[in-house]
Amino acid sequence: MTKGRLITFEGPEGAGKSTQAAMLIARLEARGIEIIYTREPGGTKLGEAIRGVLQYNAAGEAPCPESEVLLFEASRAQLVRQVILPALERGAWVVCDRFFDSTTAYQGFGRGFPVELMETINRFAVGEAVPDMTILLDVNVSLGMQRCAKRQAGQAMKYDRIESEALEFHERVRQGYLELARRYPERFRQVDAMRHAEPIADDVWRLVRDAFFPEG
Ligand code: T5A
Repeated sequence: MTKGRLITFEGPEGAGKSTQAAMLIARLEARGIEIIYTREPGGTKLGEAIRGVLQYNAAGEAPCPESEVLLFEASRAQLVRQVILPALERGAWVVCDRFFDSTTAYQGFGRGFPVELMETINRFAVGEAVPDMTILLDVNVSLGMQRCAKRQAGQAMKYDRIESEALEFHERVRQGYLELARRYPERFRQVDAMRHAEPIADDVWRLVRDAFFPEG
Protein backbone atom coordinates (compact mmCIF):
# COMPACT_ATOMS: atom_id res chain seq x y z
CA MET A 1 0.00 0.00 0.00
CA THR A 2 1.57 3.31 -1.06
CA LYS A 3 1.28 6.56 0.89
CA GLY A 4 2.18 9.24 -1.66
CA ARG A 5 0.14 10.43 -4.62
CA LEU A 6 0.77 10.02 -8.31
CA ILE A 7 -0.49 12.84 -10.53
CA THR A 8 0.04 12.64 -14.27
CA PHE A 9 -0.27 15.31 -16.94
CA GLU A 10 -1.41 14.25 -20.38
CA GLY A 11 -2.36 15.93 -23.61
CA PRO A 12 -1.41 16.49 -27.24
CA GLU A 13 1.75 18.28 -28.38
CA GLY A 14 2.03 21.83 -27.04
CA ALA A 15 -0.75 21.39 -24.47
CA GLY A 16 1.46 23.00 -21.82
CA LYS A 17 2.09 19.93 -19.65
CA SER A 18 5.58 20.96 -18.49
CA THR A 19 4.42 24.51 -17.81
CA GLN A 20 1.43 23.34 -15.78
CA ALA A 21 3.39 20.66 -13.95
CA ALA A 22 5.86 23.32 -12.75
CA MET A 23 3.03 25.61 -11.61
CA LEU A 24 1.28 22.81 -9.72
CA ILE A 25 4.53 21.70 -8.09
CA ALA A 26 5.17 25.22 -6.78
CA ARG A 27 1.77 25.18 -5.08
CA LEU A 28 2.24 21.69 -3.63
CA GLU A 29 5.72 22.51 -2.35
CA ALA A 30 4.31 25.58 -0.63
CA ARG A 31 2.32 23.10 1.45
CA GLY A 32 5.54 21.37 2.50
CA ILE A 33 4.98 18.26 0.39
CA GLU A 34 8.00 16.45 -1.06
CA ILE A 35 7.54 16.35 -4.82
CA ILE A 36 9.33 14.26 -7.39
CA TYR A 37 8.90 15.57 -10.93
CA THR A 38 9.58 13.23 -13.77
CA ARG A 39 8.85 12.87 -17.47
CA GLU A 40 8.28 10.18 -20.04
CA PRO A 41 10.03 8.87 -21.92
CA GLY A 42 13.00 9.34 -19.60
CA GLY A 43 13.45 10.03 -15.92
CA THR A 44 16.19 7.40 -15.43
CA LYS A 45 19.55 6.87 -17.18
CA LEU A 46 18.08 4.01 -19.15
CA GLY A 47 14.93 5.98 -19.90
CA GLU A 48 16.87 9.02 -21.14
CA ALA A 49 18.89 6.76 -23.46
CA ILE A 50 15.64 5.30 -24.79
CA ARG A 51 14.29 8.84 -25.22
CA GLY A 52 17.17 9.62 -27.58
CA VAL A 53 16.39 6.53 -29.65
CA LEU A 54 12.68 7.28 -29.77
CA GLN A 55 12.82 10.98 -30.55
CA TYR A 56 15.87 11.49 -32.68
CA ASN A 57 16.69 8.02 -34.04
CA ALA A 58 19.85 7.95 -31.91
CA ALA A 59 20.33 4.28 -32.84
CA GLY A 60 20.70 5.36 -36.47
CA GLU A 61 17.33 4.02 -37.61
CA ALA A 62 13.73 4.71 -36.71
CA PRO A 63 12.09 2.04 -34.55
CA CYS A 64 9.29 0.10 -36.21
CA PRO A 65 5.86 0.75 -34.59
CA GLU A 66 6.05 -2.45 -32.51
CA SER A 67 9.51 -1.53 -31.19
CA GLU A 68 8.25 1.98 -30.48
CA VAL A 69 5.56 0.63 -28.14
CA LEU A 70 8.03 -1.63 -26.32
CA LEU A 71 10.64 1.10 -25.97
CA PHE A 72 8.13 3.47 -24.37
CA GLU A 73 7.08 0.64 -22.05
CA ALA A 74 10.68 -0.26 -21.19
CA SER A 75 11.39 3.34 -20.22
CA ARG A 76 8.18 3.37 -18.15
CA ALA A 77 8.84 0.09 -16.35
CA GLN A 78 12.28 1.34 -15.29
CA LEU A 79 10.90 4.71 -14.15
CA VAL A 80 8.21 3.03 -12.06
CA ARG A 81 10.59 0.64 -10.24
CA GLN A 82 13.50 3.03 -9.86
CA VAL A 83 11.76 6.34 -9.13
CA ILE A 84 7.97 6.32 -8.80
CA LEU A 85 7.27 3.40 -6.45
CA PRO A 86 10.14 4.21 -4.03
CA ALA A 87 8.95 7.84 -3.87
CA LEU A 88 5.32 6.88 -3.26
CA GLU A 89 6.37 4.39 -0.61
CA ARG A 90 8.18 7.03 1.40
CA GLY A 91 5.18 9.37 1.15
CA ALA A 92 6.41 11.73 -1.58
CA TRP A 93 4.11 12.89 -4.33
CA VAL A 94 5.09 12.21 -7.93
CA VAL A 95 4.12 14.54 -10.75
CA CYS A 96 4.72 12.87 -14.08
CA ASP A 97 4.78 14.65 -17.44
CA ARG A 98 3.11 11.90 -19.53
CA PHE A 99 2.51 8.33 -18.36
CA PHE A 100 0.80 5.25 -19.73
CA ASP A 101 -2.18 7.12 -21.23
CA SER A 102 0.31 8.56 -23.74
CA THR A 103 0.88 5.08 -25.14
CA THR A 104 -2.85 4.43 -25.37
CA ALA A 105 -3.40 7.80 -27.08
CA TYR A 106 -0.38 7.87 -29.43
CA GLN A 107 0.31 4.22 -30.22
CA GLY A 108 -3.30 3.04 -29.75
CA PHE A 109 -5.56 5.79 -31.11
CA GLY A 110 -2.79 7.50 -33.12
CA ARG A 111 -0.94 4.59 -34.76
CA GLY A 112 -3.93 2.25 -34.74
CA PHE A 113 -2.76 -0.57 -32.45
CA PRO A 114 -5.69 -2.10 -30.53
CA VAL A 115 -6.38 0.09 -27.52
CA GLU A 116 -7.03 -2.92 -25.27
CA LEU A 117 -3.62 -4.34 -26.22
CA MET A 118 -1.94 -1.05 -25.30
CA GLU A 119 -3.75 -1.07 -21.96
CA THR A 120 -2.64 -4.64 -21.25
CA ILE A 121 1.01 -3.80 -21.98
CA ASN A 122 0.68 -0.64 -19.88
CA ARG A 123 -0.51 -2.70 -16.91
CA PHE A 124 2.45 -5.04 -17.27
CA ALA A 125 4.86 -2.08 -17.34
CA VAL A 126 3.47 -0.18 -14.33
CA GLY A 127 2.20 -2.88 -11.97
CA GLU A 128 0.48 -1.13 -9.07
CA ALA A 129 1.54 2.41 -10.08
CA VAL A 130 -1.81 3.75 -11.28
CA PRO A 131 -2.29 7.54 -11.18
CA ASP A 132 -4.49 8.98 -8.43
CA MET A 133 -5.35 11.77 -10.86
CA THR A 134 -4.68 12.35 -14.54
CA ILE A 135 -5.00 15.92 -15.73
CA LEU A 136 -5.82 16.05 -19.43
CA LEU A 137 -4.81 19.40 -20.89
CA ASP A 138 -6.95 19.62 -23.98
CA VAL A 139 -5.70 21.76 -26.86
CA ASN A 140 -6.64 21.69 -30.51
CA VAL A 141 -3.96 20.46 -32.88
CA SER A 142 -3.31 23.74 -34.67
CA LEU A 143 -2.83 25.75 -31.47
CA GLY A 144 -0.66 23.03 -29.92
CA MET A 145 1.57 22.87 -32.99
CA GLN A 146 1.79 26.68 -33.13
CA ARG A 147 3.10 26.69 -29.57
CA CYS A 148 5.68 24.02 -30.43
CA ALA A 149 6.75 25.97 -33.53
CA LYS A 150 7.15 29.15 -31.48
CA ARG A 151 9.26 27.37 -28.89
CA GLN A 152 11.41 25.74 -31.56
CA ALA A 153 11.98 28.92 -33.59
CA GLY A 154 15.70 29.60 -33.81
CA GLN A 155 16.70 26.25 -32.29
CA ALA A 156 18.91 23.86 -34.22
CA MET A 157 16.66 20.90 -33.36
CA LYS A 158 13.30 21.18 -35.12
CA TYR A 159 10.31 18.89 -34.65
CA ASP A 160 11.13 15.44 -33.29
CA ARG A 161 10.07 12.19 -34.95
CA ILE A 162 6.58 12.00 -33.43
CA GLU A 163 5.88 15.75 -33.54
CA SER A 164 6.52 15.51 -37.29
CA GLU A 165 3.62 13.09 -37.83
CA ALA A 166 0.71 14.26 -40.02
CA LEU A 167 -1.96 16.52 -38.54
CA GLU A 168 -4.47 13.65 -38.90
CA PHE A 169 -2.32 11.56 -36.54
CA HIS A 170 -2.31 14.33 -33.93
CA GLU A 171 -6.07 14.77 -34.33
CA ARG A 172 -6.58 11.04 -33.61
CA VAL A 173 -4.37 11.43 -30.54
CA ARG A 174 -6.45 14.36 -29.28
CA GLN A 175 -9.73 12.52 -29.85
CA GLY A 176 -8.23 9.43 -28.21
CA TYR A 177 -7.44 11.40 -25.08
CA LEU A 178 -10.98 12.78 -24.96
CA GLU A 179 -12.28 9.22 -25.25
CA LEU A 180 -10.03 8.07 -22.38
CA ALA A 181 -11.34 10.91 -20.22
CA ARG A 182 -14.89 9.67 -20.90
CA ARG A 183 -13.93 6.06 -20.17
CA TYR A 184 -12.13 6.75 -16.88
CA PRO A 185 -13.97 9.64 -15.24
CA GLU A 186 -12.88 8.55 -11.74
CA ARG A 187 -9.27 9.32 -12.59
CA PHE A 188 -9.32 11.86 -15.45
CA ARG A 189 -9.88 15.58 -15.05
CA GLN A 190 -10.16 17.49 -18.31
CA VAL A 191 -9.01 21.11 -18.47
CA ASP A 192 -9.38 23.55 -21.37
CA ALA A 193 -5.73 24.37 -22.16
CA MET A 194 -6.53 26.83 -24.96
CA ARG A 195 -6.18 29.80 -22.59
CA HIS A 196 -3.39 31.69 -20.86
CA ALA A 197 -1.29 29.60 -18.49
CA GLU A 198 -2.50 31.29 -15.26
CA PRO A 199 -6.24 30.50 -15.46
CA ILE A 200 -5.36 26.94 -16.49
CA ALA A 201 -3.09 26.63 -13.44
CA ASP A 202 -5.89 27.94 -11.22
CA ASP A 203 -8.27 25.29 -12.57
CA VAL A 204 -5.66 22.56 -12.10
CA TRP A 205 -5.05 23.67 -8.54
CA ARG A 206 -8.79 23.72 -7.78
CA LEU A 207 -9.10 20.12 -9.01
CA VAL A 208 -6.11 18.93 -6.97
CA ARG A 209 -7.15 20.83 -3.87
CA ASP A 210 -10.73 19.53 -4.01
CA ALA A 211 -9.54 15.94 -4.44
CA PHE A 212 -6.68 15.83 -1.94
CA PHE A 213 -7.20 18.75 0.47
CA PRO A 214 -10.98 18.91 0.89
CA GLU A 215 -10.48 20.87 4.11
CA GLY A 216 -9.13 23.76 1.94
N1 T5A B 1 4.98 9.66 -26.69
C1 T5A B 1 5.28 9.70 -25.35
C2 T5A B 1 4.35 8.57 -27.26
O1 T5A B 1 4.12 8.53 -28.48
N2 T5A B 1 3.99 7.52 -26.47
C3 T5A B 1 4.28 7.47 -25.13
O2 T5A B 1 3.96 6.48 -24.45
C4 T5A B 1 4.96 8.61 -24.54
C5 T5A B 1 5.29 8.64 -23.09
C6 T5A B 1 7.47 13.09 -26.06
C7 T5A B 1 6.92 12.54 -27.36
O3 T5A B 1 6.72 11.14 -27.21
C8 T5A B 1 5.39 10.81 -27.52
C9 T5A B 1 4.60 12.05 -27.31
C10 T5A B 1 5.58 13.14 -27.72
O4 T5A B 1 5.50 13.30 -29.11
P1 T5A B 1 8.41 15.45 -25.36
O5 T5A B 1 9.60 16.15 -25.92
O6 T5A B 1 8.51 14.89 -23.99
O7 T5A B 1 7.95 14.34 -26.38
O8 T5A B 1 7.32 16.48 -25.52
P2 T5A B 1 5.84 16.53 -25.09
O9 T5A B 1 5.58 15.68 -23.89
O10 T5A B 1 5.00 16.27 -26.28
O11 T5A B 1 5.74 17.99 -24.64
P3 T5A B 1 5.45 19.21 -25.58
O12 T5A B 1 6.67 19.56 -26.32
O13 T5A B 1 4.24 18.96 -26.40
O14 T5A B 1 5.17 20.33 -24.60
P4 T5A B 1 4.25 20.46 -23.30
O15 T5A B 1 5.02 19.97 -22.13
O16 T5A B 1 2.87 20.00 -23.48
O17 T5A B 1 4.16 22.03 -23.27
P5 T5A B 1 5.16 23.11 -22.66
O18 T5A B 1 4.72 23.42 -21.30
O19 T5A B 1 6.56 22.70 -22.90
O20 T5A B 1 4.77 24.31 -23.59
C11 T5A B 1 5.06 24.31 -24.97
C12 T5A B 1 5.30 25.79 -25.40
O21 T5A B 1 4.08 26.49 -25.27
C13 T5A B 1 4.19 27.54 -24.31
C14 T5A B 1 5.45 27.23 -23.49
O22 T5A B 1 6.05 28.40 -22.98
C15 T5A B 1 6.31 26.52 -24.52
O23 T5A B 1 7.00 27.44 -25.31
N3 T5A B 1 2.97 27.49 -23.50
C16 T5A B 1 1.93 28.32 -23.70
N4 T5A B 1 1.75 29.32 -24.59
C17 T5A B 1 0.54 29.96 -24.52
N5 T5A B 1 -0.46 29.64 -23.63
C18 T5A B 1 -0.29 28.66 -22.74
N6 T5A B 1 -1.28 28.34 -21.89
C19 T5A B 1 0.94 27.95 -22.76
N7 T5A B 1 1.42 26.91 -22.03
C20 T5A B 1 2.65 26.65 -22.50
